[in-house]
Amino acid sequence: MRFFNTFNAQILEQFLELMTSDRKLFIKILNLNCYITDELGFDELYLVLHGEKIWPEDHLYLSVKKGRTTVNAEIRNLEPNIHLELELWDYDYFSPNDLLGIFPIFIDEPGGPYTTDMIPNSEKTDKAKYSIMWEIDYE
Ligand SMILES: [Ca+2]
Repeated sequence: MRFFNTFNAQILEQFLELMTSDRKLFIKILNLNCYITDELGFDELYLVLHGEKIWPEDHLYLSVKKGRTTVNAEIRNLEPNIHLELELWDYDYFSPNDLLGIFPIFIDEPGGPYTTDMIPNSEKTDKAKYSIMWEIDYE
């Protein structure tokens, strides 16, 4: 009897895995944590994915100082098992904007919140230190 129970549990597990394996996912960027700004006091930040600004929605940028900033940006309709490179940019008034770095995110299964450190773009900054907190769930 025990054998059959184990067997059934395995079948059920495989079935559930099949049912859920191609389900679309979404991620929510909860917070941006600033440990060190690139510029003095404040950076003028925005987030870009695939060449498109995703945050902040209603402004060119948000002035961010050391500490935690609420983001609450969602990236929807994602295929499982892909890598995203979320870019952190600093807006400049009198020169081209700077790509400060990227957050590598792997889309696998529901979980989190996770904290991911920015990989700095050494051509543009030798100071900026940021992380994001994010979570992932099924659509
Ligand atoms: Ca700036």
